[in-house]
Amino acid sequence: MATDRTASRRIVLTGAAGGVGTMIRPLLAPLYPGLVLSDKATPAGLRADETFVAADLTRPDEVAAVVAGADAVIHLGGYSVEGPWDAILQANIVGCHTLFEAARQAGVRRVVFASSNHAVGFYPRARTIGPDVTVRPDSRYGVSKAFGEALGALYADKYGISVTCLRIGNVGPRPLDVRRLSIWVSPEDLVQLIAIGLDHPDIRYEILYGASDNAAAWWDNARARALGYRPTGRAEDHRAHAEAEQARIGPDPVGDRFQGGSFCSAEFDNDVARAGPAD
Ligand code: 15L
Repeated sequence: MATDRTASRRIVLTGAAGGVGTMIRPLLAPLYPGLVLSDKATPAGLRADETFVAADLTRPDEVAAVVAGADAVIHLGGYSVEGPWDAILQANIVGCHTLFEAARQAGVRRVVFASSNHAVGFYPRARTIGPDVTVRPDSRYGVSKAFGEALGALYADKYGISVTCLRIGNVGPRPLDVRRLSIWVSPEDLVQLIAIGLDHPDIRYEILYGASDNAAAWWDNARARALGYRPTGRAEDHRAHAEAEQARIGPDPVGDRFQGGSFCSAEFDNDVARAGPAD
C-alpha cells in the first residue's frame, strides 16, 4: 500500500482515556510519532513523551483547539455503551458533529470514526452482512453510531475529507463469550484498520468492519482486505475460553438471535419474530 505516512503529521486521538484508547495508544505511538491524545480526563499512566490536550466534545472552542493544525483525527471519543438519551445526544451526536465541523474548519484531511456493530445489531446472526446494508441499530447508542456514519459521508462528499468508519466489534486481548467469537478484534488488528484510514491513498468514504480473522464471522470484510487489511488475530484460538464464559452467562432468547446480543434484548418490547429485517 502506498501511504502518506510521515513523521510530521499531527494526528489526534479522541477518547484516549477510554478502554479502547488505552489499549491502542502504545501501538499507535511508534507508527505516528507526536500523536496528540485528547479526552475530558487525563489518560491514566500518561508518559512524559506523550502529548495530551483536554477537551469536552460538546465544547466547540475546546475541540477547535485540539484539532488546530491536525492532519488527521481518530475519533473514539463519546459514550461507548447504551445510555440515557441525553447522554448519548450530547456525547455522540452533538459531540460527533462538533468534531467533524471543527475538523472541516481546521482543514483536517482525514477522519477515522469509531462506529460500532450496534449500528447494525438487529441483523440476525444467521445472516452475513457487508458494509452497504441498511442500518438496523439495536440501541440509542447504535443510532448515534449510524448518525456518525451518515455525518462522515456528508463531510466526505461535501467537503472532501477522507472518512473511514470502523464498525468495531469488541476490542480486547481475547473474545469474551460466544458472540464475541464472531465480532472480536485484537488491538493490533484494530490499529491496522486505523492505519488504513489514516494512510491509504484511495479512501474517500469507507465503512469497514472492525473484526479480526474470525472463522465464525457475520461480516463480509472483503473491502478492508482489498485495502490491504491482513488481520492476525483468530477468535477460534480462544474458543474454549469463550465457551466457558458463555456457560456462566446463560441464554438470552432475544439477544442470542441477533448480532447485537444484549443490546437487542435490553428494553425489548416486541414480538421477536417481528424484529430485524423481514427477509
Ligand atoms: C460496543 O460498541 C461497545 O463499545 C463495547 O463496549 C462492547 O459492548 C461492544 O460493542 C460489543 O458489542 O461487544
